[in-house]
Amino acid sequence: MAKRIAIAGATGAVGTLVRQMLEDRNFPYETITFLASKRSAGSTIEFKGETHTIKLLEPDAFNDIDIVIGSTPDDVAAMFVPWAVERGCIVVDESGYHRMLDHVPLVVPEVNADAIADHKGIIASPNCSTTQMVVAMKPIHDAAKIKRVIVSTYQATSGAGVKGQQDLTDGSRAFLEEKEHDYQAFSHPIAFNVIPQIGSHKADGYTSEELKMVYETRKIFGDDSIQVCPTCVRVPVSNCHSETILLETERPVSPEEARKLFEDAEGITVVDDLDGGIYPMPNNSDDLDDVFVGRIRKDISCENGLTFWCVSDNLRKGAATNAVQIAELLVSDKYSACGTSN
Ligand code: 2RA
Repeated sequence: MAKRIAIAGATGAVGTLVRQMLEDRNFPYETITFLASKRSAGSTIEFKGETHTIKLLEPDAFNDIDIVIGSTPDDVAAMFVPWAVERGCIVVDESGYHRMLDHVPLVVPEVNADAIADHKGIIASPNCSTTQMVVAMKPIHDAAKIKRVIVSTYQATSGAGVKGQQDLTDGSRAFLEEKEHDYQAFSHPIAFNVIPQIGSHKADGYTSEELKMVYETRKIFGDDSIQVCPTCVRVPVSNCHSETILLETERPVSPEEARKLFEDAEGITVVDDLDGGIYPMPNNSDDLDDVFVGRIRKDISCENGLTFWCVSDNLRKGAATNAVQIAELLVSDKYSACGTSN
């Protein structure tokens, strides 16, 4: 397949990381195009030592493109993805807009790479809190079939964008100086606080962020019998989401077996020495692509239960890395002929 690549939303936080990754990972391309809204169109960026002018995100911008990586909000994705698909592009969409549509594969390469073969022009990348969890679930599910998951998240402010991170730093400074801060991204102070709500109330006391973890997980594993009980919490951390994950499996999985399964799995690094005070944390997982697991232990309240701690960079594996990995699959020999447009 020809590799004329575009990044839609090239100047946002995740779009910037996508750009950096395409460069660092030496992504094969013939041409590369950077697309953004009116605010950034016309300005320039550097890529591989060359200066590129950012083009306007408009229908005809997709005329000579094969693969688009979309790092835009949902409403922008809803608008531009049909323009691209109508012109024969394959879109890797990081927004939430297309994830649960039946004809759109929702892909985490370590878990369900083969799902991309069925694409109809759009491949979705999951929400960050789901992505790191399913990577960690995969080897355990393959070995012992997961029946139930209880997950609590400790989500970084970067999940709410640059304004979220700014709220953390400015709000912390204001708190220490005993001043007021007008929070932009959160409805409560995030400095010196935790907020047990991410997203809006959807149903039965669960938020949109929590229900994403339920339904995206089932879709990725292709298994609607997996029960997921999530609680999503915003914490005063700049970047990297942490999660406590408790898995109930069809047969017991000992911590020793789990450690071996994690160590052998693609995309997972085990960081686990409680006596040495060694475990994954946001400050040792930042700017890295893997999913890090530690505190691996038996769930002492449940015969077939296993629990562990999981940290990952939500802007990388939770967004940019996953999208670039999907694009790499699309240009690989195995998948390059897959899928039909429309
Ligand atoms: C958050 N998961 O952390 C969201 C971002 N997609 O707010």
